[in-house]
Amino acid sequence: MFKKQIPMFLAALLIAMLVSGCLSGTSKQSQQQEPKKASTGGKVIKIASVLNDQHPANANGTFKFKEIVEAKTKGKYEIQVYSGNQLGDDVKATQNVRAGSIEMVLTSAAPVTGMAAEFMVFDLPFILTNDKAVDAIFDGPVGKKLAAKLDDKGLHLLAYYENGFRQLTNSAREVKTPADLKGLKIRTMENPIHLAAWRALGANPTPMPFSELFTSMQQKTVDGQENPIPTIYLMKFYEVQKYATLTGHVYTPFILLINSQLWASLPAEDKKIFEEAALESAKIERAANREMNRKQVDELKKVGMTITVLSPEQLKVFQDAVAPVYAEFEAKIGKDLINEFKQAAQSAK
Ligand code: TK8
Repeated sequence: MFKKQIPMFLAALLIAMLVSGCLSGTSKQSQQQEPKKASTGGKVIKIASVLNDQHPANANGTFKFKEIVEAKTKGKYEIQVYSGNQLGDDVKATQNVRAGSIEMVLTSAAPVTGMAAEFMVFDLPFILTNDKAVDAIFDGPVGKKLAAKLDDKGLHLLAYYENGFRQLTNSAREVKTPADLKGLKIRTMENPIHLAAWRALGANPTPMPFSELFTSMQQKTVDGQENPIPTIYLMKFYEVQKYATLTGHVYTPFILLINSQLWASLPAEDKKIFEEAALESAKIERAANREMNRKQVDELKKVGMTITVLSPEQLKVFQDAVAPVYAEFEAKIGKDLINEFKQAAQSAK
């Protein structure tokens, strides 16, 4: 019997080797399709992003970063953008940047606040309500202070890009008041404040990675979700969501992160180029995203969505309903930080 097992074991081993050989062949192939641009032959820096190439996050953000770094370093670095969730969702990709197996990631701050709770200040509903306030935070002392919180987490923050003001969509009915949310299953990002806020509004929130969202809406395992207009339009959410309410309840920053050790190892002149490229691309990305925000509401109407604009009184009902969430998370985020954040936002002109 023992004798019989050996050939079987060898056969199994052979099959395993063949299968893994095939698999690595496949992954090499898909790597060869990326990047689309010519190789510079320089040190490879991969950037993971969940959104597609058309979203400003990449179209005007990471691709611009790539262009500037490669030009200014004369090809010493080759920046490879892996968009469309190829390297995993926000949480997974960010963990891999910490571990060093991916060099950079562009992630929403909300799903990775487990690493630095202070970033949850952005998730407090209605703490940011206009672009000027956003820029005052990003480009002022609060943005710097928050960025520094990542230093001992294995991550260095290079720039704040914009994901944007989040708007509610669903497939069931028009939502004008929190009462309309009763019984609706709403997908949220994996973030405790978002969950608490949707519960406070009377919905039935369920956290899930972005990559699973479209199918869940299509199969009606969730009724709705919330994301900024460019995502709703460019990811074709309108194919599976009929109603949008312009709630603007939370602002989500994109943070451009690089592995700390790698960052520390770069020569000063290269660091300077990376920083300039990050800030320049951030400026362009924010502007492009805001432009899309303005234009794509009409596009969404054209493709058949019902867009609900709330009056200030109607919006206030939502604001009042989520207000208790502040007290719940105050200790975790830090009262002083919340106050400083609010002050900087309010004094922005
Ligand atoms: C993309 C994600 C996504 C976010 C979400 O990196 O999960 O809803 O808004 O667009 O971070």
